[in-house]
Amino acid sequence: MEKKIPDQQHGFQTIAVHAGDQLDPITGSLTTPIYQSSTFVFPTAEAGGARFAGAENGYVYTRLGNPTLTVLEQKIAALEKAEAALAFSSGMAAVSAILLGLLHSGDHILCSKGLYGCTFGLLTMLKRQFQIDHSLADLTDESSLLSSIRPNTRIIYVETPINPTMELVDLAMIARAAKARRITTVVDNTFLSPYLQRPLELGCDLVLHSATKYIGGHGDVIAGVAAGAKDLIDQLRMTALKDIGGVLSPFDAYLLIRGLKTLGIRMQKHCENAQLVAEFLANHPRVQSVYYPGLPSFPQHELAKRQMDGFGGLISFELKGGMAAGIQMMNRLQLCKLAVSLGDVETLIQHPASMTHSIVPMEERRKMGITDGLIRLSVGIEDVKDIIADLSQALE
Ligand code: LCS
Repeated sequence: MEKKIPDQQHGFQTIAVHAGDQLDPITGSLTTPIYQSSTFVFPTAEAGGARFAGAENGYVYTRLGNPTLTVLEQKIAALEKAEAALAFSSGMAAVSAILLGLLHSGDHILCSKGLYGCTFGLLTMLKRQFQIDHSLADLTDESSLLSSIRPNTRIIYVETPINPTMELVDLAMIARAAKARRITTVVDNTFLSPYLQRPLELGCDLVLHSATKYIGGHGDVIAGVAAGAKDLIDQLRMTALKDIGGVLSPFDAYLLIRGLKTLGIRMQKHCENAQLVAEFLANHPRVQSVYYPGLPSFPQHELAKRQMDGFGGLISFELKGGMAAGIQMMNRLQLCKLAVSLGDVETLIQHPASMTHSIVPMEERRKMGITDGLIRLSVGIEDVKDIIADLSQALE
């Protein structure tokens, strides 16, 4: 007996818990079974041929689809308000599949002013080896956006908030400009999760995540997801995912399904804690500047309120005394862990210029707004008084 998927009238947490549910007809298992099988037996030779031809539904081989992955994909699609979704073996597998699946040599990608370091690395490789050009531009301003679009621009690719500067991009404005020119808009929604921002509702075409972060939430899986219109997702499944092969393992899909069930309540706590930590930092005499969309002093605070359902768990800041002071402080932390990644239940802190964005040449980093003294803090769900006490002793 198939359990009904909750409809879109249900709230976020109900959808996160129940979307994609399929009660196992044999055992009645409450949680999704891990179908740890690489291949699936065809009832007849004719059925096997029909499945390959796409004329009959049914699983064939896990690189093309797997029942555990289907549940994850249905949950992501429901939460992002998409027709369909696709799971990948990492966030970078999602980014590379989308770019390689949709672009041809001679095309141009217009990007937000900043990007995660390895996304920048991939764009550099596409330009050098495959004649796919890109440019980074200030997409916060409409005239700058319009003047940056070229006749061969096929994709506008943005992060918002941008990793790690926290600068925002106006998604509705970009989607309008792109639609009028038949350009595909791709949004990396990793920093907020669908609980706080749903780019497809604002008119964008594809949304992707490093599911390693908030979607998994527990620092125990590397994964990626993408969501959008069914024809676009089907195209990516049958080309870039199938033939490049960055497929997620069924066990990792199970971990993400489990993580998604608590996404809403985790995000509430991340937001609540980050707001208090940002206010603590903003008022600390040793802190030079704090970048957090929830602070009224944040230059795009109004856009954040309009576009996002909360301000997220990430904060960037700079100390008086720059990089040397920052390194000294990071080395003194005890509860907050010195590690890359973000969106975990643990508070993580890192130094973008020497870590996540070290692949980006210094000159480009400067243009992105990543100073040598910038520190990124991913506020976890510990008791906020303990996070603040640790930061406070490290800043003494
Ligand atoms: N997009 C964003 C915005 C990211 O932050 C990351 C990873 C990726 C894509 C790639 O995802 P992955 O393949 O790692 O699942 N960001 C990291 C970071 O800021 N610290 O460590 C990894």
